[in-house]
Amino acid sequence: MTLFTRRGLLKTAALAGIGGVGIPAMGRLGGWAAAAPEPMVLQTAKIQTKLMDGGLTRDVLTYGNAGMPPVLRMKKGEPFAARLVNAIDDPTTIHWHGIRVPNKMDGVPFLVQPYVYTGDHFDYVFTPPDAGTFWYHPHCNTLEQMGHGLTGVIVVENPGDPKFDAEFVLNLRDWRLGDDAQFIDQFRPRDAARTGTYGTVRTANWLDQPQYDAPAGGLVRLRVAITDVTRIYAFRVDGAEATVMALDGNPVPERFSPDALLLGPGQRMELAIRMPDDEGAIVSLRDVRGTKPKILANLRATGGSLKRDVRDIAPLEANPVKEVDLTAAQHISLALSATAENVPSDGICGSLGYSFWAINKVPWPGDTPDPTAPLAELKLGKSYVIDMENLTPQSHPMHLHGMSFKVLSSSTRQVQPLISDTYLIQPNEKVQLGFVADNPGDWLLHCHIIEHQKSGMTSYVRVV
Ligand SMILES: [Cu+2]
Repeated sequence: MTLFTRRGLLKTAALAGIGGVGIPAMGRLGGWAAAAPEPMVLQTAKIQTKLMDGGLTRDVLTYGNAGMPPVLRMKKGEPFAARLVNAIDDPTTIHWHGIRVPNKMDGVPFLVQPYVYTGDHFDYVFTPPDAGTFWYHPHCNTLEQMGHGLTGVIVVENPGDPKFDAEFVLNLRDWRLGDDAQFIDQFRPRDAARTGTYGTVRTANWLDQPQYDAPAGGLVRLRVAITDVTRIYAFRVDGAEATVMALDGNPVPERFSPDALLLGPGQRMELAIRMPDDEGAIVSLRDVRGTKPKILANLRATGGSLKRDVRDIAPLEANPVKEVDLTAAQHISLALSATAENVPSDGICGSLGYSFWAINKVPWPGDTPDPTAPLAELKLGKSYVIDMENLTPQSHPMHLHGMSFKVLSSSTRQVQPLISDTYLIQPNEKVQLGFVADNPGDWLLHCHIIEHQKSGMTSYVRVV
């Protein structure tokens, strides 16, 4: 696996003639200017690469100049800076999924920032307040750009994290390729109106079933991000004891076994895995959903057993997310439905030309120059509860930008009080999501099945 190092990315920038990548000062904190970190350069590129047997795939998109987008490592509470340099023939932006960034850094064209045109650049600077597993992707022509490769994983480290013997990061996604290994149509309208159009080639870290070595009897932290545009996974681990430590960038209140755990596009999980004692033993992460279950990745035990105990892993530190005040919270009703109204106008940000879905009866493809009115205007610092109801026969991973919510209750299942940014709502489910509107700006709320998003299941809230 070729991973881009930071050094490699900076070298790429130098080769492209982007010298002197200084960025504006970060502003003043308590009277002194915070040191502006040197920006990492994330340059979009169109490459050829091997994704399946049968040849190289053309027109793959990435950041860097080879292989999958780099895993970005940030530190909780420390400034991060990245310069997006657009070297592809399509406007783009970067959204930092799940990271509570200032509104201007959120990467949604028109709503919060201009397009970054070919040959142009944009400087993103923010301080991640939360530790965990997150990811990044464009918010422009998303089906095409994400479908062709522009999805990368972010790890925000916390110095207080428990110690593991090994850590692995898995970027899970599909590709829509034909037998000749070349891209086929990114979507079919009849599928977009149902579950979304599935890929034909399934990968972890752009590989078919990669295998990584981990110390026998050791403790592994496995960070998994679903960056696919469509696929919902049901996870199972075979061959070892495994527990879910964190979901969607936040520690779970109580750890549990990932036994057929359902997660959708945009969601992440962190597993603690205790490797078997025997050298050569294999641990498999599987997707057991649907008619074509698959081993996604394997871990192979190596060396003599470290004889660790999974109970040795201290709890992860909670992120500083404000507690919703349920006695004072105002309620916001959201109904997710199918629609056949309003064929969206063609935009350069990737309109699919169809309108299949709506939130509160308004279909809006998002990322267009004609924003609809916000779903609600929220008062800065106040508590809110979203009462969301799914009136469709499909599941929808609903993602809120800029703020984290707490899962309060569901009409169909017992839920842990998880802190999250993406909730996979099931057919006929009603769920209550509570949060404090503590981040000013316009924040998208949309389905992360990109065909649903782009054919109407998008809206936003305004915090003032
Ligand atoms: Cu959806």
